[in-house]
Amino acid sequence: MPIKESELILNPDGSIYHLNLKPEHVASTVIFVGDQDRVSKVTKHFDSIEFETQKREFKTQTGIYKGKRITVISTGIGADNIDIVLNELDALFNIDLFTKQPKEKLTSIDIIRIGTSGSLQKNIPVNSFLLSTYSLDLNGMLQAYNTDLINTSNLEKAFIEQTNWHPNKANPIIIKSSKFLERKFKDKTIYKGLTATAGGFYGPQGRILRLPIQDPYLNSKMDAFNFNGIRITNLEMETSAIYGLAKLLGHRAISLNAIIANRASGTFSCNPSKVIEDLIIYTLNKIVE
Ligand code: R1P
Repeated sequence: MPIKESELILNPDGSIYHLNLKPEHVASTVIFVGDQDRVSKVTKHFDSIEFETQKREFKTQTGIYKGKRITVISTGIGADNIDIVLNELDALFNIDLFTKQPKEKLTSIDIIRIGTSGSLQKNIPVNSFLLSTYSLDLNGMLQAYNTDLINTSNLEKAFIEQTNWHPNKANPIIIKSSKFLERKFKDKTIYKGLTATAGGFYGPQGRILRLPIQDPYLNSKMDAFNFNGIRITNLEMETSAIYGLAKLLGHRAISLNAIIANRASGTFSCNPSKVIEDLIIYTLNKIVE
């Protein structure tokens, strides 16, 4: 049975609904950035750009960096956007858009996020890089899928117990990064740890402006979390959704974070553009290494 028009939506030119892309526009190595203005900060290093498009916050450029074809896509903010980007990107590779049937031979792609993030640990300073070895989903998007095969129940149980996680909130899921990409992108200069992915920027990450929050001690409990040496290092808004959906769909994913804030010390980078630029160069070099 073909997938119905209402479920796999195409634009009049045959491109996929939100991303505005056709299969020939995307490489099998894909960099995700949050901010649409970060796309050209990556591709300015390319030797050539063959294609670009933008719809809403989803800006895409594909080109060649040192002989390697790479696509860069901005995802905007949050797990809900990752649901759109990952499902549509996977469809470009693994569903025949003419017959609307899943392909028999599936293609696995590599996804590398270059994001910004706030550190929870005093010893992970602003302006450092962090590779997410695990990601903790606190936002609930993944609950729509069957996550039994990808979660790490012992870690999740420890998180719920150690933080006294409120049962009214989304059930936490912890997902491991791609081991292959972890090996490829690590280095002695990059911190490693468990990245928590929140469903918002203020209350869901423990920021209090005018509204009281359900658990004002959550960040310090996350900071103190320890399960066999695995610590929660940082907070942002996309990594768990990328790790979860990539794993379920059969793709490899890694998230690299430019640490621009330290929540434990209350400090913010005085030059966030520089650490992001440095992480972009680090990532591109690791891709072609
Ligand atoms: C919040 O300001 C945004 O910045 C971080 C968060 O995950 C969220 O998307 O990442 P990006 O800079 O990659 O968007």
